[in-house]
Amino acid sequence: MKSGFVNIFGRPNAGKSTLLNALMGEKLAIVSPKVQTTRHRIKGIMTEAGYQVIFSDTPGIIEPKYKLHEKMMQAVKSALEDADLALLLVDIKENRDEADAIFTALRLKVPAIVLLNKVDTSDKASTNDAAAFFSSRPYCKKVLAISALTGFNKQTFMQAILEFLPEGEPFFEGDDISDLHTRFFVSEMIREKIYELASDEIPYHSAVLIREYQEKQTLVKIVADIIVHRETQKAILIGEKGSMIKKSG
Ligand SMILES: Nc1nc2c(ncn2[C@@H]2O[C@H](COP(=O)(O)OP(=O)(O)OP(=O)(O)O)[C@@H](O)[C@H]2O)c(=O)[nH]1
Ligand SMILES: [Mg+2]
Repeated sequence: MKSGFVNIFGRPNAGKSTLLNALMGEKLAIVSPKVQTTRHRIKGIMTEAGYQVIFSDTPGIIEPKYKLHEKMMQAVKSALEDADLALLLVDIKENRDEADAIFTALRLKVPAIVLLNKVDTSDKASTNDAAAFFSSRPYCKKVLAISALTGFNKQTFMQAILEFLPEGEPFFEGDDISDLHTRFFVSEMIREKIYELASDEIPYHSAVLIREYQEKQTLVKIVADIIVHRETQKAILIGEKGSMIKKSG
């Protein structure tokens, strides 16, 4: 039996959450085209005959500018501490030197696989170029090219991962696929809608708190507060059907 923690790191928007969801076959992490979507460490527990892999999605690595950023980077730090293997995700189109500088600054104590993501947006020559670049980096044990969005060979992927994991008993019993509560996922789904429906400044200045969560016979009653920064409060209005309408001024 192999078991271990495989933690996903990368810059904002690289596709970390998309990858976690693709691996788990479930939507555990919210996804958006805007940067800094993920704020917490989100674990996905994959238990199969012969192995248990606990994947962690983490917030995109940034220079912290305010308290929320600091908390987000704490989540990255915690994932650095218990990783058995790091997955360093890069968008094939992003600046390689900048990505490399960030990966070097992580001072990883564990092996890393560099994942070139979004290869559906690139051609073979640039994928090969990027693979050659990262292969030569000291932290990199292997490079794989994937498209978290349009699909990749999960069996090959899992084989590559298991090579780096220790023998051991499972960390989690039962058939849970995450360690987080339903309330967390509900609040995240609402936050995802804010990312979809509101313009740039609002998502970054909002938080969702679930006040009530009741599973009734025919429906689930959810009461949530959307907390918005005072500056942006005036800019939004929650419409009758729960949709967000942007008001000018
Ligand atoms: N074309 C393409 N788009 C992708 C791929 N993977 C992710 N995306 C898109 O990239 C955007 C960002 O994806 P996320 O999964 O939210 O990225 P993230 O790294 O979790 O971002 P943060 O949480 O902000 O750090 C979304 O619009 C995804 O649909 C891919 O393989 N190909
Ligand atoms: Mg994310």
